Amino acid sequence: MKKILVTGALGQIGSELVMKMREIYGNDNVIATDLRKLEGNPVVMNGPFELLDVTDHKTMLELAKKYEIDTLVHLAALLSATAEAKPLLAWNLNMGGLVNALEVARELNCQFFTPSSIGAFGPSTPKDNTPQDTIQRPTTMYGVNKVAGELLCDYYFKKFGVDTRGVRFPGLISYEVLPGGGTTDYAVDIYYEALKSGKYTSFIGEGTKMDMMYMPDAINAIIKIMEADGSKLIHRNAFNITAMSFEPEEIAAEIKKHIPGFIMDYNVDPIRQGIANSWPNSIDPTCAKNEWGFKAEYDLAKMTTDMLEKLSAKGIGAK
Ligand code: NAD
Ligand code: AKB
Repeated sequence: MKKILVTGALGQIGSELVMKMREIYGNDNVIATDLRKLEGNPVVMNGPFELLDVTDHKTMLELAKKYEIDTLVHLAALLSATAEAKPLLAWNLNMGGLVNALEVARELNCQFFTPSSIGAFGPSTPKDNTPQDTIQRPTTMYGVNKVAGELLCDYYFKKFGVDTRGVRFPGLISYEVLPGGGTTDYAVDIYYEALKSGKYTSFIGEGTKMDMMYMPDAINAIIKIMEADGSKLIHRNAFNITAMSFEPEEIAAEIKKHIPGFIMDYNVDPIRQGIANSWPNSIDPTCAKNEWGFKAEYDLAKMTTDMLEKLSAKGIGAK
C-alpha cells in the first residue's frame, strides 16, 4: 500500500482509518473521499480530500488515475437499520458503489479492501461460534448486499486477479464519530448517555447477544489483512473477526463499575431487534487468526475504561 484512496472516509471507520493510515504511509499518500465535505474536519484538513459519490464510476476512475493509486479501500455504504428503511437506495448504493470500486481496482490493478459484516449471516446460520464457512441466508437488505458483495469480491479475485480482501466486522464501538444507522449502535450510544444523564434506554432487548469490537482493533485489522502475505490467504472475502460478544445488561453492568448510579431500561425497536435476532450470538475468528494473525487487544472491561476516559476528555457529560 503506497497510494491509497478511501471512499466514505468521513464515516465512523473512515475518520479513524484515514488518520492512522496517514500516520503510517504519509499524509499525501492517503486520499480521503466522501459524498460530503466537513470543513475543519482533520480528515479534510491534513491530507488530500475529494468529493466523490461512489455511484459515479467516471469520477472515481478519474480521481484514482489523478492520484495514481495502488490501493482502494471502499467504505461507503448504508448500514443495516438505514438499509432496512430504504432498501432500494441500499441496493443501489451498496451494490452499485461496490461494483464501481471493483471496476476501478480491476482497471488500475489496485489492491482492494471492503468490509463485510456479521449482517452477512441470517436466522438459519448456526448462532454460536459461527464458523467461517457456513449457511448465509440473511433476511435483511443489508445482509443480502453483504453476501452478494463477498461473492462479487471473490469473483473479481478469481476472474480478474484483483487482490480483494475483506473482514466480517461485528458492531464497532468508538468515540470519534457516531455510528451511521446500524443495529449495534446502542453499544455506542450507551456510553454517551451514561456520562450525560446516568441512564440509558436500550432499543435492543435484554438477552440479545451480538459480537462487538473496539475501533482501534478494527483499524489494526484492516491494516494487518492488507499487509498480509496474499499467498497465505485461503479465504479472502470475508474473514470472521470479533473481539467480544455481549448482551445489553452486560455492557450496562460494566459501565456501572465506573458510574455506580447508572441505570438502563428498555424500549425495544422491533425493526432493529428483528435484525439483531437474525444475527449470530458469537462468531469464530479462527481462520483470520491462522491465515493472517488477527488479534484483538480490547475486551469489554478494557474498552469500557477507555471509552469513558476518552469521552470524558472530549467533554461529554461535563456540566
Ligand atoms: P458510516 O455510515 O459511518 O459512514 C459511511 C460514509 O459513507 C459517510 O461518511 C457517508 O457520507 C458516506 N457516503 C454515503 N453515501 C455515499 C455515496 N453515495 N458516495 C460516497 N460516500 C457516501 O459507515 P461506517 O460505519 O464507517 O461503515 C463503513 C463500512 O463498514 C460499510 O461498508 C459498513 O457496512 C461496514 N461495517 C461497519 C460496521 C460498523 O459497526 N461501523 C460494522 C460492520 C461493517
Ligand atoms: C450495523 O449494525 O449495521 C453495523 C454492522 C454490524 O454491520 N454495525
